[in-house]
Amino acid sequence: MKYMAKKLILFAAGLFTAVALSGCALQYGDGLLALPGLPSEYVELQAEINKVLESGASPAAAESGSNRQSIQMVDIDGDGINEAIAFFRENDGDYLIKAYKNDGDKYIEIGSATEVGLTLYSIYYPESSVTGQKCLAVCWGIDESNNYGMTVYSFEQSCMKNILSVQYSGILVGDFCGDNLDELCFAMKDPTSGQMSMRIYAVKGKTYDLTYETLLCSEARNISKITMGSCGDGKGIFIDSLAHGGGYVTDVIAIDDENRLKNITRDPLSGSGINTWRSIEVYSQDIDKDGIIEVPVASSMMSSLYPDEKNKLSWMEYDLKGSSSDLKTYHAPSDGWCIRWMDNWSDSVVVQSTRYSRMIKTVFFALDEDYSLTSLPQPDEDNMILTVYIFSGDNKNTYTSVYEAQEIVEKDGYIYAFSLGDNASSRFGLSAEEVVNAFTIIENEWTLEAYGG
Ligand SMILES: [Ca+2]
Ligand SMILES: [Ca+2]
Repeated sequence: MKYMAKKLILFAAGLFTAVALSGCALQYGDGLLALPGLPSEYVELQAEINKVLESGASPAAAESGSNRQSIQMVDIDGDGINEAIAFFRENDGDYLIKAYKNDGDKYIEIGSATEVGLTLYSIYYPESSVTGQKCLAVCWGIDESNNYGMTVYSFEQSCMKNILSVQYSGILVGDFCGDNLDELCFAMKDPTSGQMSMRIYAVKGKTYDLTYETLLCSEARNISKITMGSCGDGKGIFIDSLAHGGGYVTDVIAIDDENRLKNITRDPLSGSGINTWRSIEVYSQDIDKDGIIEVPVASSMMSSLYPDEKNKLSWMEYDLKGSSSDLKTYHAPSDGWCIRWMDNWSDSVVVQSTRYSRMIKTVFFALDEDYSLTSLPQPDEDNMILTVYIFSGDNKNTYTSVYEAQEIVEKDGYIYAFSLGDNASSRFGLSAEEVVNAFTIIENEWTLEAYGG
């Protein structure tokens, strides 16, 4: 009984959060800790929910995505008034979903569903009609190896109807086709061959139909990230995957003039997407903030000689007509920084990074035109152009002055600094101002599932 009381309090708090986040004009000021009395209609909703809890069910919250509360207030039918969708886990481990509609001063149940899943993974409300109706799409963890299931429900005449069930490895929900409705874009793995593909389900009348399908590149092994964004004149889906044999590859998918789904980066003959390969974990993104998503691709010819050259990336723009790149970076995402690669550096400048307990030192130095592979050039006073330092620990300010380094930024306990080498006046050289302009701190970014837009 004590347990039940505790659950009810927890759930009241959950309901409070849901109400507070739903955009209703409820202002509670400092009352958070006091848990203020809810408006009468929410008391009614709470009464409905208490009935479910008294049967022994517990509130359930999604593990990931942007809709995680156990009660979610969403305008499912487009009439301007939020419905309440509540998620529970029953005693036997099944999940129970209940939907309620506001009817004057009370809430009435408009549908329910029971589902089996290992975990409640994430929840979406795809726009499914131009008049503002939404579906409910619930993603389930179904095993320990990145396989998920999505169940999509529509709401009709006081019932929740299961209109689609799909197993997938990666998902993006968003308006890809440009019709103001949300498509369900699944990356799937063939259980026998391991070949991955993308299938896109679009709204057709009152349901979702498989509308587009295309293979992903043969190297794609596991989905890391799916992003939607501008790609040429239209939209593209960028699927970053862990590659067979290590590293990462990207499939870029767009709809062509003949309304076919085209995988731009996959070689149609060999099935390979190796042209997008890089060894380090970096995902497609709008790196230069021009509104178009770029794909990071390994670009150094020197990485077999200088291992840190693996961090040298070309940021490729792809569209249905071809590809181009006008930006290269030295990219160190695990150390939180990157720097634009100067246009004339090409492969004449190389990088060597050394790690100490309180310092990471990354040296950019020029190769002689006649260097020999038998005695591979190392950084020295004559060839060094630039050194980037990351200092940490209590003495980081002292280190900065001892190394005569110029601080760029201090962040999260690290000082990022640099010094120009003696070769900075050569044709590969750059000024302190150019270094600061070319340097960027990388914000942490990673999401497996994204609500596109
Ligand atoms: Ca409504
Ligand atoms: Ca861009």
